[in-house]
Amino acid sequence: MKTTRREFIKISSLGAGSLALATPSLSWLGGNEEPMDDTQAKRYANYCEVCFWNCAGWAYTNKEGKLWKIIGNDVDQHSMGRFCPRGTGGIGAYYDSDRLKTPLIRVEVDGKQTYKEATWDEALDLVAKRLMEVKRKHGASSVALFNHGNSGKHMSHLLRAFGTTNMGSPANAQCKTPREIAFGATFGHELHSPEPLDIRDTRCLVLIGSHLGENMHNGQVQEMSEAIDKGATIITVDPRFSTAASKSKFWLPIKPATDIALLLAWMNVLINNEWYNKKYVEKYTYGFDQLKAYVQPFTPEWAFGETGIEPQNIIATAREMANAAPAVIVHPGRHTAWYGDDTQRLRAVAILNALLGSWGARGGFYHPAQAKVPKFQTPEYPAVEWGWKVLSEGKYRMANAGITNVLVDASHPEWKNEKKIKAWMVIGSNLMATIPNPAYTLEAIQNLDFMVVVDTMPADITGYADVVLPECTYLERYDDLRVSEHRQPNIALRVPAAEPMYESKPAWWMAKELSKRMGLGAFFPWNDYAEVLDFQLKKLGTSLEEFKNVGVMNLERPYEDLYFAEDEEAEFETNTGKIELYSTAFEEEGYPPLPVYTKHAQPPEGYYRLIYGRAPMHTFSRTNNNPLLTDLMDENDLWVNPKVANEWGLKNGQYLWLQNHHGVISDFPIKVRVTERIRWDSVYMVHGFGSTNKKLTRAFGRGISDTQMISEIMLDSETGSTGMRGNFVTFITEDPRKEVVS
Ligand SMILES: Nc1nc2c(c(=O)[nH]1)N[C@H]1C(S)=C(S)[C@@H](COP(=O)(O)OP(=O)(O)OC[C@H]3O[C@@H](n4cnc5c(=O)[nH]c(N)nc54)[C@H](O)[C@@H]3O)O[C@H]1N2
Ligand SMILES: Nc1nc2c(c(=O)[nH]1)N[C@H]1C(S)=C(S)[C@@H](COP(=O)(O)OP(=O)(O)OC[C@H]3O[C@@H](n4cnc5c(=O)[nH]c(N)nc54)[C@H](O)[C@@H]3O)O[C@H]1N2
Ligand code: SF4
Ligand SMILES: [Mo]
Repeated sequence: MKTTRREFIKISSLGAGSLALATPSLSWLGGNEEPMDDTQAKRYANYCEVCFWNCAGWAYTNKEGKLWKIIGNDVDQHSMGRFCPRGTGGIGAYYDSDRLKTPLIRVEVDGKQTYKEATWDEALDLVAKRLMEVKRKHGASSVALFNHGNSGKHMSHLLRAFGTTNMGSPANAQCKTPREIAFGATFGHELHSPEPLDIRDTRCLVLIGSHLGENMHNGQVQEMSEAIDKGATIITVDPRFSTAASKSKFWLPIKPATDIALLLAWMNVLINNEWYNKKYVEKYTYGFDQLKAYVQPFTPEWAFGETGIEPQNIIATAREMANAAPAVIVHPGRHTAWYGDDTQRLRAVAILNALLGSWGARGGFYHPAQAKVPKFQTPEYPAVEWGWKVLSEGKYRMANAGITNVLVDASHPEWKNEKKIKAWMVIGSNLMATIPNPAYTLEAIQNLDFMVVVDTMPADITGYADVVLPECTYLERYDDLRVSEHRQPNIALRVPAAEPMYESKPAWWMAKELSKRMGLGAFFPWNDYAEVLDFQLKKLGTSLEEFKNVGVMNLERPYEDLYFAEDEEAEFETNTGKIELYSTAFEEEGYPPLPVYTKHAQPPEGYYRLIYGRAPMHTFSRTNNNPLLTDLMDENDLWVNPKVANEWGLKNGQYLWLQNHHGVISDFPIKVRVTERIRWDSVYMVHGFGSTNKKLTRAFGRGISDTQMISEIMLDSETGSTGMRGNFVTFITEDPRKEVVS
């Protein structure tokens, strides 16, 4: 393969035979099916891969052995027996006729690049050869992995064996890193997934930007509804009247980008009125006096000027929290990469929880527990020549894992450091839709020696790959046991409910096959992944065969320590052994030990801040072609305040294009939704639409990709995460007739 420019290739190929396959019958959707009794249906343990929540459930096949439905496993703590709409629609991913069907290799025919359908041997031989070449020329560290989801773990094992730790995931640097680092610095414990929030017993839940109900964190949404039934107060801080706001006693329509001002004012009110939990603060925390002195200027009146929230509402909501404490949760959110001062904002959230004494309290944050599962023995990974930290060049000193956007920088032609990234493996991550400034990402891709993409769908990123490897869906494969933290330690199993469609294969198989070709076979000392699972389950006192009938196992907690006992002595994993209101770790690294409020730019005349979020029936761009879920929602729309619509003469349902403050014009138009539910200074859309790949027949050109419009990136100084909400857009009502590359 040459390093000439990679033309975007629609996933079609020379021998287009597979494309002629007819759309499979949609009869599994029900209606036409004969009613089934239990003796005809078969069920298979699985956990859902439509989002990282990984709810455990049962996939059913009908009497013809065809996949029929998937439902929650009643004993599973993640799903509590119920799947969200996306999980239920997951079956659509299996039946999607646009799926990747065979391995594909980029070739040039008559001066035009296209994909050739390849056999697995051809494709894997080529991937192994090219990665080994890059290793020989530039060292193993110059190969980077971008991953998300459970199949990524198999490739991460392969590449650790190969000799690189340059691995990153948009699910960290574009998502939760600021939160993890901030909570780690404060409580000595990161939050992970699912977050240890005791929502079902809370008396007050504060949602700052976290839009539960649209963001379908399954267990949290169910628990929130239970808490509301039991009389809990919900306080929602959001520039948009979200679904959660509609369930709230208080909706604070904050001016975007000013949340830290509100958080500091809440601290000021709690401390100055002595509404904080004195006993808890004295016993467990470090740095209260410094915090108290620090928050003095941040009065509710001052915060009103920044946030637009009336002082009496700031005081009333602080009072609500204090009344409920310690059964109160100031929700840490998850996607926290907003404005580039995100670790500071999340430190403020963590501190507020500490003042209320909610960490370790019933109705606050519980102490999670995790099952210990024995590892299948493999050799030690080799030492690496250099790792991801080298690429940060002394910045982002609190980061705890590879930073995707820094890996992109290190691949870009303008990168000056002599340590460079020369090849990418991408698995389960649609980088063009999930790393901001896709035009820049593309320049980095053009500069690579090699890129291989492992995906189930012809997602946007696949069109730039040199080799595309089709993975089968989670419904057609074994995977690692799910071993997540929860109230009770637990494990969940995934087994295939159907044979992989077309030529698709599981990632564990690809990783093992590549290992043989790369002299790394010793790291994969099993024939089949079922063998690994059986080994692990036998060590846990069961077996694969037996566990297939159960799917989920909840274990007893080793200690009765879900919450702190009355007057319990506790040591936290921080420098001082205390909850650090004042962060000594940040101070040591030269970062502000107490959260700093930064004033951010507001939109210029005629422009509006672009904010984005989730819809209950989709996960990012993961589901945007799923036949069942596109039936529920097949494009995003643009929320526009009526005042703005009036000024521009915009009508509900009209389509328009967007242009951002750097001049980037959207490839596609978006439908206007005029609504009072959004502030006048902002517009809102659901993330994950506007795909540029024509092979996604239901997703191509439907709506706008928020990512395309995000070219202003506000880097978080502590972690390097990409703040993405500093982009301002204006409307173009006439078709700009921009040519779409697809
Ligand atoms: N503009 C903007 N950017 C964002 C966000 C946003 O809201 N707006 N959100 C951010 C957040 S919170 C996150 S977590 C990240 C997520 O960023 P990513 O991890 O990049 O996103 P996903 O949508 O999970 O990646 C989905 C890809 O995985 C493929 N896939 C699905 N199932 C499988 C499978 O079983 N095997 C394989 N091999 N592939 C599979 C899909 O076809 C798709 O191409 O994006 C971040 N980026
Ligand atoms: N259905 C569904 N659920 C999902 C996902 C999905 O794709 N689909 N993705 C999952 C993932 S990986 C993540 S990380 C989470 C993300 O979910 P959250 O962590 O809840 O999401 P955010 O994207 O941070 O928040 C979006 C909300 O922030 C508001 N907002 C925008 N700007 C501001 C501001 O300046 N201040 C305040 N206070 N609010 C603001 C928006 O109006 C919107 O309501 O969702 C998870 N759940
Ligand atoms: S929350 Fe929904 S999409 Fe996510 S794992 Fe659970 S069922 Fe699947
Ligand atoms: Mo995320």
